[in-house]
Amino acid sequence: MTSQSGFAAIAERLEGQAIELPSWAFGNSGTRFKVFGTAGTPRSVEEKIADAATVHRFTGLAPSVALHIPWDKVDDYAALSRFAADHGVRLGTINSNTFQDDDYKFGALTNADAKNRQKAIDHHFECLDVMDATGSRDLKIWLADGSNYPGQADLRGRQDRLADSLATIYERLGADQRLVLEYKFFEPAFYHTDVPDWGTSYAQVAALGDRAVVCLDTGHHAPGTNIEFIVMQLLRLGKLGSFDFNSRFYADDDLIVGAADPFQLFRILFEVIRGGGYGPDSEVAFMLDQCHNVEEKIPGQIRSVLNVQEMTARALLVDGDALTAAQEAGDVLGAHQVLMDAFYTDVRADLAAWREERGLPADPMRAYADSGYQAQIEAARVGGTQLSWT
Ligand code: PSV
Ligand code: MN
Ligand code: MN
Repeated sequence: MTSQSGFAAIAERLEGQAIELPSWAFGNSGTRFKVFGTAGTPRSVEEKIADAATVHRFTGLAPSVALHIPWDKVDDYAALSRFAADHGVRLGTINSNTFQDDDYKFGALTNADAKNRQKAIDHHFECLDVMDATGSRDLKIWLADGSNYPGQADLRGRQDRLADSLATIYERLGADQRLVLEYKFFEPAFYHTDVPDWGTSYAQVAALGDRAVVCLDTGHHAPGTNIEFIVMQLLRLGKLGSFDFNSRFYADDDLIVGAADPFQLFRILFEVIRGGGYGPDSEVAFMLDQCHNVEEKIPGQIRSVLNVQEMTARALLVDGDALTAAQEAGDVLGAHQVLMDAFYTDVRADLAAWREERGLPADPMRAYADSGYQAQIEAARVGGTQLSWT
């Protein structure tokens, strides 16, 4: 935060901002009612990476791509890393998947059957092997584990088994690797979820050690939850590992970040900055976790990273000294106004100029539309199977 005013004072702090893209955002996706196909959708991991690299080329904001195993399974991950590097990006977070196998019907890392639990643990070992080959830092675990009916499961036993399973995985982490545990309040289970909230995730990772942290997915809370408070608390505890950004109107909608509630995104980013979670010295990873069901996927990702950048700029504009002074003086409306002044500042023209100074297109959305890339992939990617989210 700065006591000077104006965009010039914060321009440098936008340098180096990085927002990781999820490989699955480039595949076709939908709801349980219908998955709509989009022309030009990737047919391979390489094509997903090429699309992610295109987002980076037009925005300068997305230097890495997260993979999901086994959706992005290949024989040679070192070669895939080289492919990414040749396209100007790198491979980032590795996401495990324990939600599409019959053996996990009653849970994965919490399953009462030791055989099924070991299978889920082994899958995470496989993900760690992938990370060794790609040089990835983060293993992200989101668990679908839970139950649908009161009495169906032993809640306590499942929590204990989860702790054991995570400890076994944690032991295998390399010195520079992290285990990132994501929480979500419901779905696919509707009565209880084994990692439903930040407190459970925090309790589990705190028991593991320094290299275990929490992932906060902005779409994974009950309506009305004060997410920026959670951000503050996790930063205060040194356990905020990463964000999965998206926006939602109802539940886990996975819509474009900043689309549903730009003010909430601003408030979150303000707490990130205030708590030391932003900038070169921070270990907090920014990532998108979105699906583009009806809109084009590459422009959807471009819009998303630009939204994060725009709200970051506005949050950086908050006059920290004036805010503290007003807070300490008990000036309720004065403090509120300091925050709102920054939120209502239109930074779009300044950001366009900032981009041009750095050799980036002033308007990445327009530049992409004019580039011909969309027509090119639509023409080239015929035949083969278009990939879908699952
Ligand atoms: C399922 O809710 C989910 O959207 C989680 O947010 C994960 O991060 C993502 O899928 C990928 O596994
Ligand atoms: Mn997520
Ligand atoms: Mn989700």
